[in-house]
Amino acid sequence: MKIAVLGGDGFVGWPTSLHLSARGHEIHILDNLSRRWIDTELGVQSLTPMDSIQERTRIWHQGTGRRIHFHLIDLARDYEILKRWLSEHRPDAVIHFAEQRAAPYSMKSDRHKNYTVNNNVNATHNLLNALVEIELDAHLVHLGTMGVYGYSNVGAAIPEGYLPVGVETLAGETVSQEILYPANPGSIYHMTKCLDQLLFQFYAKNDGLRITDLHQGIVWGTHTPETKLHPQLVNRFDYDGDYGTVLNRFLIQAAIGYPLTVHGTGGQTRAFIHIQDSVRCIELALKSAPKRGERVKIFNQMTETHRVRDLAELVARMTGAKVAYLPNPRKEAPENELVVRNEQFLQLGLNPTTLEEGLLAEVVDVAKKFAYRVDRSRIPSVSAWTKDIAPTIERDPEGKRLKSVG
Ligand code: USQ
Repeated sequence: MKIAVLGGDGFVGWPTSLHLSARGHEIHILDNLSRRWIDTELGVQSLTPMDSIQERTRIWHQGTGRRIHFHLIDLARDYEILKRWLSEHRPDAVIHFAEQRAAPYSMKSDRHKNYTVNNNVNATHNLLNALVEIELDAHLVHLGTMGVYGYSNVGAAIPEGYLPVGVETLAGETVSQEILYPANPGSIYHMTKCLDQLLFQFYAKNDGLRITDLHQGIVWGTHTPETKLHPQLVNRFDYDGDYGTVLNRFLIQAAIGYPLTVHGTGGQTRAFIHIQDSVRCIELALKSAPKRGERVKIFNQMTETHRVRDLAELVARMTGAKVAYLPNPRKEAPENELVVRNEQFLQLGLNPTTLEEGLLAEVVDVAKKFAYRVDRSRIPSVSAWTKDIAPTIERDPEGKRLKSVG
């Protein structure tokens, strides 16, 4: 297949591009390199040393003989360029990762809120609009989030996208219906993914676009078999207070002797998936496209659920790290249960990598190896969800006063 990977320079986009290229697909990465600009804005860098996208694709070609093409395009701003590109190349599938994906970054300031909404919603709408305009029947696979559901705690499992409901008619009968699970975002970033869902629903219904939305949990890990082929193909690894996700942060914190930064009581339960499984799921989703006229196909892309404090205790046991229970910079339920249905990917053949088998390798291969590159001052999470919360997070886990709050 000819596949356009929008956002193919990012944390999940890059290993996905390699994985699909290795399986013989023609891969075109469309990316505006915004993630690299944000590193510069925040004064952080990936824990793993990351080459330019041009150098990465050159190394891939040198090692495998396969080409990955790169096109510098800003989907949110360059609608006409995107439309022209799609119309010239006419890919069979489009994988859409091209969104600002950090909840704390999206809550940093009013500017960051605007940026996240403008970038994410425009990128998605520009893409849908262009597909209709040029009459391209490509399968669109979008990276969404488990966060659209709001980690509900009503004592029922979260279904894969659609909730069966009974509606009472005027005649007093109960009619069964399946509706999109009620959106309940916990950050501006998560809210943009909820808005994406509505855009997809409309375009599938009105224009017959074939769309798959992957509601992904928190990705952990770094390597996939393809990123391990050469040191310069290495994936990025974020550990800073905005982009670092919880388990990867705990791993690097343990490696450098920094107290593990648990927010609040750590009673938040979240869904997780290893990066290797994430990439496999995308391949499985590509092979299982909906038909024209079908509703949006939704998968829950996760393999395990864990409570944050249990993860911290697990990492502490493995490494001897201390755990710090900190004031929570976020507005979120302090404790929640989470049961998630994920049968669809298991039925398609996904064989999950479990935390038990993967965790130690990650600590040794990545966290310890690159620990010398960590800037400790970038570890604290200083993006507060509200102005009231900001003053409560003024000190880091080592007791030092933080420079910027809110
Ligand atoms: N947390 C800590 N300590 C930390 C970092 C986070 O206790 O040092 C807590 C947070 O308060 C939160 C939980 O861990 O309760 C998860 O935070 P996270 O930063 O690992 O994940 P999140 O902000 O939810 O976002 C990440 C990705 C996002 C993806 C989402 C999937 O950045 O792109 O959509 O995970 S999900 O969480 O299922 O919505």
